[in-house]
Amino acid sequence: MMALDDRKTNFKYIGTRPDRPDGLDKVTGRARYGADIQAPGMLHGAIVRSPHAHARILKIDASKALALKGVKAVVTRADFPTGLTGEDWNLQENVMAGEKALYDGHAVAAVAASSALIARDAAKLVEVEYEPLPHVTDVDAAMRPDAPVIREGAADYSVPEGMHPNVVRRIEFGRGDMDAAFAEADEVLEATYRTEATHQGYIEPHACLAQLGADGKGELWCCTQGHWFVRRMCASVLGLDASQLRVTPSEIGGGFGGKTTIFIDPVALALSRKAGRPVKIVMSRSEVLRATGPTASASMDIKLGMKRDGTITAAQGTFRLQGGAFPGAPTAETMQCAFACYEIPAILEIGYDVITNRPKQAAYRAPGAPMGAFAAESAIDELCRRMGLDPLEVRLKNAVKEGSKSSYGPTYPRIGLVETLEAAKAHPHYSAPLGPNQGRGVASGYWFNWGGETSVSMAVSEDGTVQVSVGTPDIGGSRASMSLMAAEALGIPYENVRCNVVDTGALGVNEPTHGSRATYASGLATIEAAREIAGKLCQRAADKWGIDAEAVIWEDGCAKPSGPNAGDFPPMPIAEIAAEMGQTGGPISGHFEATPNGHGGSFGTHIVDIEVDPETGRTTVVRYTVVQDAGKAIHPAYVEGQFQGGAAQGIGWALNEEYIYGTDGRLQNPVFLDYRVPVASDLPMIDTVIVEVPNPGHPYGVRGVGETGITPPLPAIANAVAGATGVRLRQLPMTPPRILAAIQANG
Ligand code: SMO
Repeated sequence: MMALDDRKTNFKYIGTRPDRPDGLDKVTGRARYGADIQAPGMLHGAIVRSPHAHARILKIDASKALALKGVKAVVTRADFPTGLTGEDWNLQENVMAGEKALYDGHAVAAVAASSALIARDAAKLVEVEYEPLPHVTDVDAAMRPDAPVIREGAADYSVPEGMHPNVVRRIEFGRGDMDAAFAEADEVLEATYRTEATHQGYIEPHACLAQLGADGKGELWCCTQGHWFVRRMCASVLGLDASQLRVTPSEIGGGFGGKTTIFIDPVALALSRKAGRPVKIVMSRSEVLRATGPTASASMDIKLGMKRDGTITAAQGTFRLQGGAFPGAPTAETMQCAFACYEIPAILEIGYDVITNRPKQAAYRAPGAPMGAFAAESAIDELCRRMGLDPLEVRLKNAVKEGSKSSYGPTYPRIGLVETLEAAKAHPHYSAPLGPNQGRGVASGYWFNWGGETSVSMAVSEDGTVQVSVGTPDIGGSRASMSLMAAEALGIPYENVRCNVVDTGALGVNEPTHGSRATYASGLATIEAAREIAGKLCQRAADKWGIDAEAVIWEDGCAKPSGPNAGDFPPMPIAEIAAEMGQTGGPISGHFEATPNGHGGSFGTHIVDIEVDPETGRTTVVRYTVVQDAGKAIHPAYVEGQFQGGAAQGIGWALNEEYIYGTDGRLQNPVFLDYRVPVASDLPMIDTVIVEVPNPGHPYGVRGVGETGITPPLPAIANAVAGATGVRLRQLPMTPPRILAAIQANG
């Protein structure tokens, strides 16, 4: 990685706002999403789902379904290989139930037929005999001694002795003398916070088209955030050789983390193998809500000590996360992010992953972080209000900076939390007067930048344009961002760069578009590949001029003689070199394959004004400002879009969205009418401030920005509601009935 001194700071294309290359295709309907993919002779799949939260599967009789005209195949778990262990077994169990159905909506069989309608009718004709078992869907209830045991041997980790077998992992970290540090505090707060499961709410339901031969050779087209992940997971669930499976991503209509895992892809592959035809599956919205991956829900105990001058002396937290019927809740991330913004001398955090009869949680934008921030940032605010301290000043006083030891261990490189707090303080919103029944809340948040396996290839075309092939699907404009970085690195116009997302057969392994890594990791790979190309272009010019390549520099899209040869020859543009490639040594390409470290990460601070109607408890988001460190904004419009999108999703999570399970263990609101995400009319114009504190781990100083924005809204809104009403809500979502009950309980 580059030293800070080598870093470019004078940009020509970076920081501009050109149109995105995929924009026109998307608005004109030309872009092909998962459900648009077709194949000759394809069948349509439908999935039979458990109506029980927990039930033994005694018998599956598909004879009536198979008798229906047009039905070509039925698969059950018997069509999947046995003997898997660990994570592979858990994945297979989730994709298709084995001995037991583990949650409402769990797949137990699937049908392929000549039309989607016939497939759905046939699915209803599959007769499944269940023996219902006691269930549990609440995290705290699932830990109690009397809770039903959901699964034996599900844990991937060491399970604490003496705890209920539903607890599949325990994590602990900390430092310092807790007793002494709490004794130093002038005030100590102890409180319990709860967040409900929410869904990413992506517009496009999961869809795929699969073709698998009896020889194990297959192709899969799907909407996904990471096709190499999909390939690996499908291969392990079906016992295939991953190199025999080619996965091509479609355009993707939203992911937010929910498309980093698989649900229907191996089922479509298994149906295809059995039917000998391509099979397409498109999920419905209610299937998405019942049986894909919402967030974990959390129950968290916080103890926080503060001095009269605002110094945080000690923080203790117990975090219980419910991740559905499988291990893997983002408990560690919740713990790491809860107090990531502060330098606290004494800290103790304990976390538990708990399984319940709910669908397996999946990643959702900064997975785990919003819950931890809700608890920690609410507690800080509550102490500040109690002690008459300014919550923003207290944050500034305790804020982490370069060289600070994080709550979870590592020391921070150069980061921009203080700069976001200063910018928030200087923003007119922070000092604007409040109206009646209005309160203002502030909160900060953090998310990492992941590195991970990255591969990019780049090629010069004969017309002098440049093709960039990346393996990170474009969810939020990353093709445009990558094109800007290539244009900058090569000094050629943005319009002369084409960035494409290519399939698993066309490039080395790439981690998905997750962990705020696409623009960061594929971006730095793009810059490195461009540098390789610039070197080769210089070599071609040097050969032509008959001078040493060392005496040629690449500048403004041209090779130029320099040093002793400066001015000897006119600059040679890329188009001229490209036109002669065939005669001068063949195609010119560049590659970058590496596993960059996750460096930096992005901090943000949000300010929100909430108005609460004291008669009804109804809330209105009056004004909202996002301040976040982007390191260097490649395409400021997309950075602003990420900031606004994160805030909008956080507003939904804070005020309205929740998974509601009935006493029967079934999801009560699996449609967007009842699971209501915020719509435009629920939101104010969300103001954004881009702070740029360069990331020392990236040649252009870039930080991934996608996820941090959903972390501060939950506590910022709770803090604003406390300001407006004088009551503190410690449970999400803060629906009107909950707010009203809290106001009334307060007298
Ligand atoms: S929630 Mo993200 O796709 O790491």
